[in-house]
Amino acid sequence: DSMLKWQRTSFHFQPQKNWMNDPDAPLYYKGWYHLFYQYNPDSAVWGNITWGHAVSRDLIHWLYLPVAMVPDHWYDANGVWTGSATFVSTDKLLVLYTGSTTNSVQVQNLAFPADLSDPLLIDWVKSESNPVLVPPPGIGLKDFRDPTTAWLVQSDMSWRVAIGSKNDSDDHAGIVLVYRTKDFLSYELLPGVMHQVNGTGMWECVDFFPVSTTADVGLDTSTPAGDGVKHVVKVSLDDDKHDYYAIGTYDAVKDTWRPDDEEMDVGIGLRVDYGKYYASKSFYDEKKQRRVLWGWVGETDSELTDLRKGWASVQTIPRMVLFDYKTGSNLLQWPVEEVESLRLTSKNFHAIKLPPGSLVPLNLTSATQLDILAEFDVEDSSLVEAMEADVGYNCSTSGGAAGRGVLGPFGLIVLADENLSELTSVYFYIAKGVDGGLSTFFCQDGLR
Ligand code: DQQ
Repeated sequence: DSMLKWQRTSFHFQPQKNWMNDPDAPLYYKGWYHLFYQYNPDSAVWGNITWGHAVSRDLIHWLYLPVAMVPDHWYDANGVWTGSATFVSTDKLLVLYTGSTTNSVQVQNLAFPADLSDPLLIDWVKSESNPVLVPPPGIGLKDFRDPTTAWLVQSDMSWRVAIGSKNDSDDHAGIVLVYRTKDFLSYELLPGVMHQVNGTGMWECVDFFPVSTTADVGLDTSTPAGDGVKHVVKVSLDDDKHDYYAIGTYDAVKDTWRPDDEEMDVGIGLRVDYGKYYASKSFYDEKKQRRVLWGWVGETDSELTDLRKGWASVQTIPRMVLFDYKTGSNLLQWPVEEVESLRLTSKNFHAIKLPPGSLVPLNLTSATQLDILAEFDVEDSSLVEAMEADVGYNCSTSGGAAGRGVLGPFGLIVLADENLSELTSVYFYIAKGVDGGLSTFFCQDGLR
């Protein structure tokens, strides 16, 4: 047991003990990054959900703060669930979060920092008007959760908030509802849905944000649609526990959003991450003009082992998110540059040749904590071959790291035991995509 307690992360955020899940209301305020998170203060399994709270100067070194909100009203008695922060003006901040009521109905609640002069935002006050939103007609009482950061629409000077749901009378469709509000107390449900994909079930933790298609900068969530700006819809599929997104065009006047690629899985076909990754949420970091993305890594063992070791789950290293204007079709993610401050020593390996089927051991003294930067050069002739041989790869369904193609898998084997009977492959695979061009897939295979 004491061994297990030692096996905590050093790079990734995790609470001092007990259970954590979704990141909530990430924000930057008066020199501090804030992370709230779904937290069970009493146990290493999910339940009794509160908002844990931590702050950092650099997104890497964290200070634990007291729990920010606990279930203490009828409207959140079964849990202070996921929510997001909105700066209504530069120094006016609010959060909207889902409360699970005494009867387990999902409602949306409003909360404010008690003292805006406190950069640590330690005390939070729930609005007297809570709940501010209840499930609308036709929506299941338990299918209405995880409000987004609100964005301001210039044409009517009103805010919009998106909330995920599902519509079972319409082929088990996942949907995004959008509300309009001026004061965050009264809301008007906009007609129709912002997006719907039949057969995908409940959409949790919707994220909606603009990306620049012309520059490597992040955009504030209220940046209006227009030239050089596209909007991303990200959803977390409750049914398969993965995060998906699509890039599209938002029209704030008509209140519509259209995915660029309506064909691909009817417009929500891009995976945010191929590892164990869920409930991601981004925020605009005004300090460095970038969009930063968090995600929950369900790093769990059996319930019994989690209880014995006293903790479960970590957060990803925060990532900078950009539109990939080379391909025009996807987002790029990179660990925030601050992570480099964690590198104490380094070892470099150069010009390693990787012939087909080869395994090259990297001679490291200790490998319990590694931050790996790897660059691969691919021979042109192999690209031509791959183009002729391999069509359509899929990280989840193409046989993982065991199947062999012309240009894949290649990459790293980590968390391996000496006989390589247990290992995790983190690998690339280059193959012809459905569009006829070459695509690079970045996958992981934890089967062994
Ligand atoms: N986790 C929260 C919900 C959300 C789910 C509850 C996603 O608000 O839908 O802990 O992991």
